[in-house]
Amino acid sequence: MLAALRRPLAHVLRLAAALALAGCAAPDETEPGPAPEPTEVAFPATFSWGAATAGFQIETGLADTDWGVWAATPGKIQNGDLPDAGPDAFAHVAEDVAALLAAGLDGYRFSIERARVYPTRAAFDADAPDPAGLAAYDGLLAALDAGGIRPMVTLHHFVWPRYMSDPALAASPQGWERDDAPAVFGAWCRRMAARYGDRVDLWVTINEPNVEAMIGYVAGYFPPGVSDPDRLADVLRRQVSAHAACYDAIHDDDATDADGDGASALVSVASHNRLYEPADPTSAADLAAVAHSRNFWNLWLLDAVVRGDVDLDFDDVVDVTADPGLVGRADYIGLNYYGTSRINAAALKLPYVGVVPAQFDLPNERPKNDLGWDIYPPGFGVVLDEVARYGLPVYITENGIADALDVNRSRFTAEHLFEVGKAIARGIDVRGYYHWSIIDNFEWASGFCPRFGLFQVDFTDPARPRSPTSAVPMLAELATSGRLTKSAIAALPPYQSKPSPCAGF
Ligand code: IFM
Repeated sequence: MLAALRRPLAHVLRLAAALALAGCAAPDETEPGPAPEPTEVAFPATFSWGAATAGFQIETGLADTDWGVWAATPGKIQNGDLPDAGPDAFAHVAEDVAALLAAGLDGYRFSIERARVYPTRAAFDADAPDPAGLAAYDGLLAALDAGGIRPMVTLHHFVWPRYMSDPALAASPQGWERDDAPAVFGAWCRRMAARYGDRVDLWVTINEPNVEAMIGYVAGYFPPGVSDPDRLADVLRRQVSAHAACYDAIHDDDATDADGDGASALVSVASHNRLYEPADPTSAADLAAVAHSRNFWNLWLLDAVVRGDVDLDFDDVVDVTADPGLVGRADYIGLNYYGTSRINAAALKLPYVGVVPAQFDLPNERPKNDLGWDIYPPGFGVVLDEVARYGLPVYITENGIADALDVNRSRFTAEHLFEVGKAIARGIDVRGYYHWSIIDNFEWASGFCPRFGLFQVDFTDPARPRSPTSAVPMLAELATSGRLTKSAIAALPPYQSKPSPCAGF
């Protein structure tokens, strides 16, 4: 059991952090009324079918990062799992590209790790990238290209080089809190765009800024391991500036169209949005708390980077409108959806955050994944309708299930994709779906317990063999036909609920 989970305050704060990883059902003025349930949905021929990963979760040799230090600290990771015992992706590039193709996919989202390219601050300052680091990503991109797979590149997925964030020095400014963070991040993005812009047109600047901030700075079980809502608020405000610096850097490079393909880069953040539901639907206090949770977690970031509207003190009132330094810094909405959160207004109140949401083993009849999260496909439709207000294309940058026994993944995936198909039929411009993940990987504080892979990895075998789950043929057929029927879903095995084996966030 994680040390953080044993402490009562940390336990309470951990529940607050559930917002970040996990969501609200207040009616919204943009929500259409209920439509009759279709018997079939269709996906456009141009739809991107993909899977997603992140560097630290699948690579080895990233000890000199905040997460490397964190993972090596006793008590921080379930079962003491170490990331280097993971799927070792760079040793299996050909297999993993073959896995993508076997699942019928033509898109792959991955992250480039700054600590692999610039292992030291001196190397970063001198812009002297590590040749082996670059070669690793060059090789991956070449293999994807040979397989006809379009890359989507994330430039920050939770992990910092240790010279930018060090859990051993958690009391001082770390990561996004550092005054040099926006400039350093902007330079990083500019260099990666200059190097890879000819091969990459789809970019994610920051993955789930709210998750990184909440769990790192309030719940405290991600590095730097702090419990301080003021620092959380500071980090959230700084992340949007850093995102804008990165967005501008990529587009500056793209404007040169060095590859001459005439295609514009599409740049955004990946926002982790949830369905927030009241503990008591008849309670006005719970409904108000749900509305705040939705603003705080689902909309705050997107309002800032799409409209330039910033609610500086998180009181649900916009303080800055159409900030020229932020407005228009998203070309699409990157949406990560995993499920629901329950909001009880009587729970502990935290500055900015408000009430404590819950996402584990919620008292309802819904099936659960191996982390105890609700499986609730209709919530996907709600969060898709919610982001329709921005009038931008949408990429589902993540959606998936922890399912070690491979009993629920096929139905989960099909039912969630049916909701995506319904959203497309309602007129929402959803352009792609990236399953989390292509292979089992290091699930942060929960180690290797949660198995999110379309392909299972045997971590006990030094060869780290991959084997397909039952969702692979189902997804391949769907990606090929571009249509999904209710009767095909009905023929899939029913959900099996079981006690959650993994310690959750
Ligand atoms: O594994 C994570 C990923 O890194 C970010 N989004 C949620 C996934 C599942 O928890």
